[in-house]
Amino acid sequence: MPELDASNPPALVILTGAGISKESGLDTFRDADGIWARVRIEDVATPEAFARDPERVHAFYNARRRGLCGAGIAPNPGHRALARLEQDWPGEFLLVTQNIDDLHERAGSAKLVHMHGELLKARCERCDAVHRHEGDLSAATACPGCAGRGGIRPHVVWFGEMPFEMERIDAALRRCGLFVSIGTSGNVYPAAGFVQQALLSRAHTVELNLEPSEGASLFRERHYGPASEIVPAFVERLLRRTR
Ligand code: BJW
Repeated sequence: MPELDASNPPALVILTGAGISKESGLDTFRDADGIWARVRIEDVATPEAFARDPERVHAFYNARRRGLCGAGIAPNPGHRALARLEQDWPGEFLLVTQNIDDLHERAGSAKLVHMHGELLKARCERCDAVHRHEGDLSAATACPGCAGRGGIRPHVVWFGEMPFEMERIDAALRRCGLFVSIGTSGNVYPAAGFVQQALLSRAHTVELNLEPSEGASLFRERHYGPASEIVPAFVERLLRRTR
């Protein structure tokens, strides 16, 4: 990591993926024991799948929602370290997560963008209203806003759909001086391209992951191991340099 001017700290953008929640008990997607080893993307994670068989897609997200709300699922030291970093970082800060779980919020993160949506929210395709929803959804679920039925869907971003808050993310990446990618395989765009955008902004780029990601060579600094260990250690080292 290059010298850090504590009186003028770089704007910090952090990107997280499924790997940060693995040790909290939530599955990743592309690991050998991951979600895509059990279900096909085309069956559950595209708008076409939802149009073809909404109950199949609802069942997939209902099961994951029940899992997330179950006892024993809680933020791990990786999530907590990022909440502490947000609190103590003396400069601009944005945490962008691809995860639809709420473990960053439960750990205390607030400057947070859920670019692929949120499992505990539902959206009405008729009136566009977004509501918090912790129970199961079905094609018969009525929208609490317009009372219409048949339009409720999980508030998540499927393949072929535009991720949320891209303008805010792009603006943060343009200002960014330090970019840290955590627990993501780098397979899914546009998130996989953020490191290149950060490099264009002359940011220092850091990868924290269990193993090298698809774009590992684009990171100037790399640390490999479980997120619950390497994220707190990285945050500690970084904050020490701001004091
Ligand atoms: C640990 C660990 C531990 C394990 N500690 N680490 C051809 C070329 C380029 C792009 C495209 C293309 N064809 C189509 C596209 C676009 C497409 C895309 O990228 N496809 C690729 C497959 C090629 N993307 C889209 O369609 C996106 N929209 C879009 O592009 O809109 C147009 C646009 C244009 C221009 C600008 C902006 C937009 C939408 C993507 C939607 C992704 N949706 C999903 C599912 C929905 C939510 C859900 O159900 O949860 O999001 S797919 C799934 O993958 C999920 C994740 O958020 C996403 C990323 O996965 P992630 O987080 O990286 O997980 P894994 O499992 O892949 O990796 C985990 C990592 O953790 C691994 O490396 C492990 O080693 C590590 N790990 N344990 C630390 N303990």
